[in-house]
Amino acid sequence: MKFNKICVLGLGYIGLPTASTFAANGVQVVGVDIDLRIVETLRHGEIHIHEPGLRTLVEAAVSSGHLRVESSPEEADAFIIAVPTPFYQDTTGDYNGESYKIADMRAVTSAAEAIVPHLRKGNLVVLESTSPPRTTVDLIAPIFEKSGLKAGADFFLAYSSERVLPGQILRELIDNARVIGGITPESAQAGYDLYSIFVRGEIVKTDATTAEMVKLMENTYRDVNIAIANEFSRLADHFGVDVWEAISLANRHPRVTILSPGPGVGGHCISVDPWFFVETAPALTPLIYASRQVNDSQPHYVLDLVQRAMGSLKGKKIAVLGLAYKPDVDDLRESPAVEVVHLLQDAGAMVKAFEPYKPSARLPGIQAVPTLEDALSDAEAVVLLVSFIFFGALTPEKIKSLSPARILVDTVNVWAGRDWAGGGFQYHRLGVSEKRVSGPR
Ligand code: SAJ
Repeated sequence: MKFNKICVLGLGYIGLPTASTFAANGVQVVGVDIDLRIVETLRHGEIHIHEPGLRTLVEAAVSSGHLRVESSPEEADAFIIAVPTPFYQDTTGDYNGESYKIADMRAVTSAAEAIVPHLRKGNLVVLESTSPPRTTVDLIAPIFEKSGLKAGADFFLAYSSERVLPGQILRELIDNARVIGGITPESAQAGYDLYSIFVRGEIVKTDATTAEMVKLMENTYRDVNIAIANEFSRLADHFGVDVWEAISLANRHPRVTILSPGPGVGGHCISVDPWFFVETAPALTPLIYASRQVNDSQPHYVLDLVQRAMGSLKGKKIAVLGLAYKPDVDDLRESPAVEVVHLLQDAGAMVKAFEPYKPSARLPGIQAVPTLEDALSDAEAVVLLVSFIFFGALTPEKIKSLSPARILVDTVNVWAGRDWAGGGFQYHRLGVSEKRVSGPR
């Protein structure tokens, strides 16, 4: 199938890179967003998201005339839906007294509705938004069929989610293997033809529901594995073991790869996607549910660790290092670090937080300071929450020169192996018990 013109609905973290990459490959692209500020920003050659290389790509796509930005869709050979699928903030589901989060699919359904008047025989529509299983078949196919055209017979319909890592989106979009699920084999083939325009990784065809499930399985697998690492950190603490040492020893087994514990799981993917399984099949997902609970409660475990290090937190001054959901990104969405700050404050502490990738971050109820010096200057304790390289470089001498704090709480194992005690510090690590008396360190 040949694609001269495509329409991409949703110009966020995925839609904008996708639209610009198609444009860079010579396709006429209409990028659509309902947020008029985004439309205006892009038309002025600016971008609204931070991703290495994206600005140059978008600029080139717009100035070559291959990418046009509009607020509503128009006729095209193919339509790609890349809009957000968040949770409902105020509504949860209930299964045997346990509450679970519910996906808000309104952006997907309204994007589908917006396409209906422009849908023509022979078109392809691809849903890219992460969605509960069966969304393509049960939720959006019936919307498109309001056009009078039959999905799979008159137009092609497929599901294909991205798998890119924030910070490396442009490279991974092209190089990663991609799964295309069609509601018919012909729909999968049409999707294959579309992404072949720029994907260099393998493109694998399957059915739509399998493709939806694959995306959720990938991120759920990671969530469950981080949950077990977090649970190991609690067990190690309980038994008087250093979890970081224990994990590195266990990982010498040829078939074991345990991930790293930390202050919790954040971002808009891994902490979200497992709920799409729980919501659609609560009776079948006790492990996935429990893993979400473990990871969501990890910030409370960090609070507990800080309280053990400092006693009552009432009126204590604490410097928190790192607010992003993971190292080397400026993304604070669903960040466990932000939650830790709130918990410390609820326990009476006075917190100054420093986020090196977003020093001017404004977060309700949080005092984010612009420099490391500001955070440290009057602190009694330093709590390290994100393993930025910048923080890893801090030495006992450096901290002493900037701060009266002598209590350090390291939740990411970045400062291990330094002579903190010799420098007069009390050094506490997540997953390392005070009870540990012997060993190499
Ligand atoms: N984390 C740990 N321990 C670890 C690894 C991660 O606590 O050993 C934490 C991180 O600090 C962070 C969270 O987990 O808070 C998630 O980080 P991540 O790097 O695992 O994942 P994301 O959310 O940045 O990106 C993921 C990727 N999925 C997988 O690795 C399976 C990416 O490929 C997906 O495209 C993306 O989710 C998505 O959009 O779904």
